[in-house]
Amino acid sequence: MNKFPAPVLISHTIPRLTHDEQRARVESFYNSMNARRTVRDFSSEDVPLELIEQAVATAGTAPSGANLQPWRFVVIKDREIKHRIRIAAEAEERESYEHRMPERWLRRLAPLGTDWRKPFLEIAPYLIVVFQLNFFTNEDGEREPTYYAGESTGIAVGLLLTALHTAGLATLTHTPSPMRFLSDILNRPKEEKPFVLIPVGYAAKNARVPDIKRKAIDEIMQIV
Ligand code: IYR
Repeated sequence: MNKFPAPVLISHTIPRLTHDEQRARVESFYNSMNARRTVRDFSSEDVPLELIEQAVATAGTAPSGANLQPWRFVVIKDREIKHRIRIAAEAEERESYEHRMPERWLRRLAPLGTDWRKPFLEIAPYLIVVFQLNFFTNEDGEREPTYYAGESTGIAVGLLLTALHTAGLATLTHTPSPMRFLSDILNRPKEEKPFVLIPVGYAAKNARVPDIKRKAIDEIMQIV
């Protein structure tokens, strides 16, 4: 008796498309993703929770080391928790901007117009804090390591940002540093490492973003 469920056929879940369909779909997906921008200026307008849930479910489809799905998404709507996160994040960020970040880093950030102030942590209707699980409790109640947790969680976050953008929502991949305060405020165990903090909402009416350029395809791809 085989211990594992038999592998299932994939042929019907990935339909074979004509080249024209392939071209049209990949181009339209590119156009959609090329319009995604990191936003720092949010509207306080509420967002239906079901959109967030569907996007997190999409993130959960990411490939992961040994399929251990080493991620956790804490979705925050509570005003008091958002307030505590803002206060703690701004304290760390102030220290970073004023003392910890070297001059050349600050020079790189200058065109983005960022500073230690993080009002979006209270204005955005949702914050999603993503945790990377470096260990988990197995079927026998033992502590077991995960594999490639950082890579896996990074891919999941990519899918999360893609899904939220597809739902017409704006996001910011925010990494206040260090992020330990997120574990404390959200009561997460120490095997869960804060990975990124993502404010989600609609862009404010007159939100502006820096005029950045994306690298050309021949700068990022090599065919050998
Ligand atoms: N974490 C800080 C600084 C910062 C760092 C990088 I790298 C950025 O691309 C943007 C900001 C902040 O959030 O302001």
